[in-house]
Amino acid sequence: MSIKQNDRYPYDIVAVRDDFPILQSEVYGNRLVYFDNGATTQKPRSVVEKIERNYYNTNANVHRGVHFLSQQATDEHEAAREVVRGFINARFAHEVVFTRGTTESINLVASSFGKAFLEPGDEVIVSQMEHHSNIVPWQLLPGVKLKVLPFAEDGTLQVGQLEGLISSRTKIISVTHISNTLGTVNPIKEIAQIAHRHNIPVLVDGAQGIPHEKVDVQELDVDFYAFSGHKVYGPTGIGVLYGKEEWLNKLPPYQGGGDMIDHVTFEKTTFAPLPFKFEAGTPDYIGSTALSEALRYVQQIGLDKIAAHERGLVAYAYAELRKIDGIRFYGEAVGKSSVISFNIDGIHPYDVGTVLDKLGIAVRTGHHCAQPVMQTFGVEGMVRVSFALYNTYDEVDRLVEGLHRVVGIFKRQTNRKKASA
Ligand code: C6P
Repeated sequence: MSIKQNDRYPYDIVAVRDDFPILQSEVYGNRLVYFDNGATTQKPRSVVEKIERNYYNTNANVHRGVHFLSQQATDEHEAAREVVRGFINARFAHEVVFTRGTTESINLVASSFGKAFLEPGDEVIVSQMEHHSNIVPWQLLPGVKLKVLPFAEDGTLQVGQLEGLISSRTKIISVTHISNTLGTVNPIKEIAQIAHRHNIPVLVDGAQGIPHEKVDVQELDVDFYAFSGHKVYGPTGIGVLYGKEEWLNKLPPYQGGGDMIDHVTFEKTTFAPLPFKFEAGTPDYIGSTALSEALRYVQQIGLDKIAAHERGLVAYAYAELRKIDGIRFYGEAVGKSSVISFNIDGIHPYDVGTVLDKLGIAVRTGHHCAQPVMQTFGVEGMVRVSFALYNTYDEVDRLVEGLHRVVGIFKRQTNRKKASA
């Protein structure tokens, strides 16, 4: 593709885009513009090739065999854990538990923490901007009450109100790092400081944090951090729960089965040490190794450069999108990350998404699995554009052109209806 003004990019964007073959594809005769990265990111060649290499060369079950391939697969799986540890700067590799994704990571904590520490009448604090994955698992615990930390009109979390929500029944605070709808980047370190003053642990939903911000779990001093591989250029079906050693040791296992045991009799079972206590069954070692390849890819470019690039796109897109008749934005907090949600007066978000799709532009429409955010703004859904490291300014121009066409089409329709009324 031709990219105007290559000097606007903090890295070689042409070379980066070459690493993602899908970006060369056409949709309805137009070059694909992929702006649904909040839902899932595209995968670089190195990740896909890693999956292929592993299936062809080192496929065997891990932690079970004395044979060569099993040893090799085990070494690769554990090396992947070490890559994740380094990526989030955890103290120990055994603080990294592989899961299926953010959803499973949060369910693991809700279930195990719930069993050990929550009684009917106890309280969990979440924020008003949570994804359903950080609401529903807590609601599944009988009698446990959710208290909600609100956000201001511009999408800024009202952290000043946190202290006032904490009571003697508050057992855990569970908040998102970055909102998938508003793009707000929450002050996790400050939240952890407040929580810890009251001896309350903090879980962070990092699904949208990990692809866009440098995460240092020791610096943030969080107790749990959950994320998905597929949102950070890795495969689907693999994710991570980071937990501080002291907390993981206190929690009972989430699921029972192979690999998570030390000794089993019909009378009693003892459990394996961390992290295996939480990894029942055959782990997704193809996924873990491919995820580590994805994290290496991100590290090679540098999260600081990725974040700077994405913020540049956000600023440019806002400036251009504001020129569109009747556009209304949701979430404009200072320092927001790479998500822009909006509606256009009188046009249903699905209609916007459908016309854009015909132009080859993929955006997300609907409630984004954050219905309480929709309820707050009194809308059924929104259009969401979410950026990744490979998006370009030219693609933003395509989006803006596309939206002008959307407005043109639907205005003409409205005028025709008025004329015939
Ligand atoms: N949000 C989106 O389009 P899973 O499905 O487990 O990989 O991630 C769940 C999840 C949890 N928290 C946040 C903040 C998220 O954004 C997501 C996934 C996608 O916004 C799909 S709904």
